[in-house]
Amino acid sequence: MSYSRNTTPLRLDHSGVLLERARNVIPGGVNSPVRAYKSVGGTPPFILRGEGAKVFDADGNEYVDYVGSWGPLILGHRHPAIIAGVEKALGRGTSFGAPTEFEVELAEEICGAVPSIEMVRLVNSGTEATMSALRLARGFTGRDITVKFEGCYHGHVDSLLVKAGSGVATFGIPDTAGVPKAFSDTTIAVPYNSIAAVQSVFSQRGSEIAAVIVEPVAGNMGCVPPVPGFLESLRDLTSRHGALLIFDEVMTGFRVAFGGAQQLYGIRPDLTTLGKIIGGGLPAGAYGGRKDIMSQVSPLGPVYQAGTLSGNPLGVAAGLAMLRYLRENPWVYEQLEARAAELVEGAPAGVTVNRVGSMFTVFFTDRPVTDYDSARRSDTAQFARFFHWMLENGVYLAPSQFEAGFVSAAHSAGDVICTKEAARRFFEQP
Ligand code: KE4
Repeated sequence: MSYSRNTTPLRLDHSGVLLERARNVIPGGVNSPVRAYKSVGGTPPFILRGEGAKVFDADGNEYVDYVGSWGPLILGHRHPAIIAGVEKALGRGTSFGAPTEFEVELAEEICGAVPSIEMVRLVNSGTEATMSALRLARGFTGRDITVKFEGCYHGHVDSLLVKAGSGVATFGIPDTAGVPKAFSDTTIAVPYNSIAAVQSVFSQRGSEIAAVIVEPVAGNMGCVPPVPGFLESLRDLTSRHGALLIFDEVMTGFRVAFGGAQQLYGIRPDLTTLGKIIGGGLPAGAYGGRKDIMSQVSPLGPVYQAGTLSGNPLGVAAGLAMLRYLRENPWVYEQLEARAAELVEGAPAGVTVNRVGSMFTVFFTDRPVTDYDSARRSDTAQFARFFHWMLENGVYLAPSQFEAGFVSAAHSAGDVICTKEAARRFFEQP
């Protein structure tokens, strides 16, 4: 494959035609906003297929893929074990709306991998997982207030689509149309990695707080690791005030370690939300944790939650194949660590690279990025130029400065070399 294609503009004619058609019947032509390339401009390639570390678009362009469907494809596209698992499940049917043995096996895999999860409920997306975990936390504690962190995204849950209020312990302000003030008045948003801010909230409202929800490694402001002591302080404060600690590991679960960020940092949350990797590329989510808390979930307890396609046989088959493969092949995490380290090694002056395992972000700022404010100092216009240069050179990155990239077990040393060569030529331009 040649990576010197940036001498001629990328041909996206057919994607352009498809985008016009799509815009007639789908808002913005996409089924999730970030796919519309609003923050980087240009036409999003319409993807036709994926194979290993590559994706191929409707115009026949080939790319090394560092989006990986936003995290699920830790083994790359169409991994044989996952394809085989789904094909076998297809032979039995697509959905039953009834308990199946395979859901039990997936639940056992999750409980076996994540020590803090003693019981788990399967749902269909990360958003469903976080929405349900919050309702459960309120039902278990009898309290209404949630604490979240600016720059963290937990799916499009009404009460979590808020930005910080005027003061540290004041309620959030809706970050989108359509969220009633009554909902945002149950959420306090504070800066990520600010132990002092969380201490202040608890000193003022500790007895009202049902839960703190956090991305233990943030991925939705770009990759931002926890500073030493941050997660420990959340664990200590929530325990002391009778609030629950929820780790939103939709992105980090089975990504940064087989047991997720909680294994990496040695913190035991009360509840964990999962998604992405546990579905092996098919729709899936889950929430789980302490048995005394999960026992409050319907039909066992008074906290209602349901789903027509929860535990769907195809998603369960893909997730089972994924988790079993990861459990039986621990070398995957060693390879991911080495390959991702190689990818970002030697980044030029003027950018800041944050990486945890195989998730990473190149921030176009020369200052450290430890929270949303520092992430927003990045030069997003320069990022957009970098993004399009890389796309024209066959490298498919997340179309936003405030997203994480992902290396998969399918990325070869050659893919990394070509990617770095394309990036080198960008930074060496006059
Ligand atoms: P879903 O509802 O999209 O399955 O999961 C929501 C969610 C919850 N928690 C975390 C930590 C997440 O990262 C996500 C979703 N991640 C985004 C990527 N930034 C998905 C991409 C998209 O929205 O299209």
